[in-house]
Formats: sequence, C-alpha cells, structure tokens
Amino acid sequence: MVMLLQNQNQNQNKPPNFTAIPVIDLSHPDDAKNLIVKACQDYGFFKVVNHGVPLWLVSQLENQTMEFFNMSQSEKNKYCPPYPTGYATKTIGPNGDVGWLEYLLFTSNDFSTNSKTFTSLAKEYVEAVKKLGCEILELVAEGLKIEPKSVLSRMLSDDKADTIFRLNHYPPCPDTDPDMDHRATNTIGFGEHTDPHLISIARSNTTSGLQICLPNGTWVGVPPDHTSFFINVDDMLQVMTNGRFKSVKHRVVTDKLKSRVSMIYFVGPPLMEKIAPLGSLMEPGEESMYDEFTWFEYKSCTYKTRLADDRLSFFHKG
Ligand code: GA4
Repeated sequence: MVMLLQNQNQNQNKPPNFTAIPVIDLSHPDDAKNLIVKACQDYGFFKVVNHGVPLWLVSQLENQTMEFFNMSQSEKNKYCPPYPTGYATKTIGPNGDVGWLEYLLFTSNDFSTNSKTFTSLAKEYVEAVKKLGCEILELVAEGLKIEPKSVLSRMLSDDKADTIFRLNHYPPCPDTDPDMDHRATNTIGFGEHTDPHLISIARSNTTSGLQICLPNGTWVGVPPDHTSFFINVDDMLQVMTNGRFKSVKHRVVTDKLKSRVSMIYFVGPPLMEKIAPLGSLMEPGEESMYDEFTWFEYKSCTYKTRLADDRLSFFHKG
C-alpha cells in the first residue's frame, strides 16, 4: 500500500518533457531574430546553439565550481560574506525560502574564492555570456522591428549594468531529508519563481531538474543540454514589451542519484534605469499595463518578497 502511494506521487511529480522547446541557431541571425521573438511571446523561454561561448571555458569553469563545492563545509563557510553575495546553503533570499542546494552568488565582477583559476575562468566566462546577452537583446529589438537595435542591449553594455552571476549545486537528494520533510522525487531544489531581471542566461550539466510552467499552467521538464544555453524572459522584459513577452515561471527539482550544477547570468539594467513599455513598440492608443518605476525600486521590492510571490502585480496600473 505504501509502495503504491509512493509511485502515484512520483508520477504526479514528474511532468512530461518539453519537446517543443524553441531552439535558436545564432549562426543564422535573420531567422534567429524572428524565432526569438516568437519564443519570447509563446513561452518566455528558449535555447540557443552556435552561441560562440567556448565549450572548454564552460567545462573548465564547471570543474572549478565543483572543486569549490567539494571542499569541506567549514572551508566553504569561510566564503559567506554578508548577504547577498558569497556562499550559502539551503537558504534562498532573506525571507525564509529554502531549497536542496548550495550556491555562490556574485553581485559584482569580483569572483574571488580560494582559487585564482576559478576567479579568472569566471571572469572570462562572464565576459563571454555578457557578449551573448548583448547579441540576444539586439536580435530581440530587430525581431520586434524597433530602433535603435541597441535599445535593450545598451542596458547590458552600460558599465553600470546590474548583473548577478549565480553558481548552483544541487547535491543528490536522499529519500528523506529530516530538515525538509519531502521525498527525493519531489524535493524542491529551487522553488517556483520568475526572475526579476531582463533576461537570464543559464547553462547546466547533464542532470535534469529544470521545469518551466507553460502559459496554460502545465509544468514541463526541460531536457538537459550541457552544450547549449537556456534563456529566460524575466520580469523587466515583460514590462518593457507591455506584456507581449512572458516572464517564465520555473523551478528545479532534485535528483536522487546525480548532482546538478548550473551557472546563471542575470542581466539587469543600471539601478537608476526607468522601466516602462518601450514607446516605439506601443500601438496607437495602447495603454501601459504598468506604472513607471526604476530597476532599483523593483529590485528593492523583490528582496522584500518570497520566491513564489507575483512581484509584478505590485506595479500593475490601477
Ligand atoms: C530569483 C532570481 C535570482 O536567482 C536572484 C534570486 C534572489 C536571491 O536568491 O537572493 C531572490 C529571488 C531571485 C527573487 C525573490 C527574492 C530574491 C530570493 C528571494 C526570495 C539572485 C534574484 O535576483 O531574484
């Protein structure tokens, strides 16, 4: 009887795979710009191939990241400077969210840890994904037929761009965790949420676990692909397109046997950037769905919320 209940639960918690994931080939920019816009409208999510980020760099950084996470707990705890930068385990954000993971969060371009190799690889990796981010944001503008084509990418190429680099490690999750009161098959690594930024650029190893929520409310699993990058539309891009693009709700579940490593670069505008729908995109007579705010105001609000909260709802007009 107990077995039967467990199996039912497992099935319930293992959604189907997202087989229709839009795959964008960046070596064909003319097709890519239109396909990106369609993917952002349909799902707020897509994957890019032929992205130009060297695979040796990606795998060396992954190895270095694992060297960090393989250190003893007391060694890792030395890298817990005051919130929000540095090493942390289980705690997510300042308001009581937890997950089955440990992570490094870098809110500046200082990637110092115990290893100089890690620091220089992280710097090089972030430069490469920043370039990729600018390219994607330019393609978005071109696909939307708005000018100049730097209207979005300029926020990232700006020296004051507010970016975050996050390295997550989801260790294999045993059947029961005394702290979390869940079974392995449905233990949450990172609870459901949308990302507050403009876009997020994610790469992970060969372990599955990422799930996204489709516009019809169905959760689907994203098959892992360690050679590609997964791009999320975030809250700011939803606002700047006046709701044409959807900020994708996503979460990560753990694996019983394999550990999962992901590296995510969050692209945020300069703190004082005013966020409102792009004038050049609005149809005559179209009303903004949101009150104007600065990224600083949105970010401050974000850190007062829980992970699953609908932060954009605080900025809806009326
Ligand atoms: C979600 C996206 C990024 O990982 C992040 C997260 C941040 C954090 O881990 O400190 C937040 C979360 C994220 C949104 C709501 C707040 C802040 C945890 C949390 C509960 C780094 C970010 O920018 O927002």
